[in-house]
Amino acid sequence: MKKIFAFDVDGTLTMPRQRITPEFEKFFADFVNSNTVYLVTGSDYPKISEQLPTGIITFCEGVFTCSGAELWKGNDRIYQKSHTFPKRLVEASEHFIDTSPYPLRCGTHIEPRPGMLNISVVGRDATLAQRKAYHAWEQVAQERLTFVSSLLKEFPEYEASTGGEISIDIVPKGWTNAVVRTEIEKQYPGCSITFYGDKMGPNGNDKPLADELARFPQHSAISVETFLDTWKSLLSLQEVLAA
Ligand code: M1P
Repeated sequence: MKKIFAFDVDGTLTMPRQRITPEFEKFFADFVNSNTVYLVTGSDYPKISEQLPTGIITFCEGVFTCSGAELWKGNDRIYQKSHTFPKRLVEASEHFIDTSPYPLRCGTHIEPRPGMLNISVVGRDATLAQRKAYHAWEQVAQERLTFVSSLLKEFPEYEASTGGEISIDIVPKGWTNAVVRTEIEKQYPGCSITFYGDKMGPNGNDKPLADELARFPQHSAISVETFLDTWKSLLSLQEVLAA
């Protein structure tokens, strides 16, 4: 049975929104060269290109961006889904951003991406320090979860997840990364997929694909806390295969 590996990026291969570390890059580049690997991320292609070297991206079998709304092979986009979000949903997001008690706004608070909307109170232009400060505050305040549950009540035809540290991803219902299973199986019928992600819990953006894979005994999902866990797990897998 052909073995396929799929990896989330932020929190699984890199620290959130940071570049892969040189030590792990060396290990992971070798792994990508000797295995069939896909990347699966809520981010868009330009952001992934900032975090991973071209060598890794082009050696991957495919890169699913925007929660599976796009598939890339190297620099070629294989498909792209698009969706126009209702004005009322955008206004509700603006209201959430404007009325949040968090005191800082850094810019780019609503980022439309293919098939999804990414919204953030502190904003995508936050520096690393500003991102960390908002994340620490929000872990206590939990304003994203509160907004997500009221948004889903008002717009039941949408799904939303608090995938990363500072933002919320909103997609039309069913447009989640769960689609990755069927897309990979189209390429590799009868394969087994092992997926690594750091956000498989409630509302996490790795959960739809993890749940989808759990329906099939040949597939598995491995939950990690940081790229160090991913590294450890891949090392022990290599030891098992070599034995
Ligand atoms: O890949 C995980 C998430 O990474 C970013 O989240 P945040 O900026 O909140 O840390 C975003 O690109 C988000 O869309 C994505 O799901």
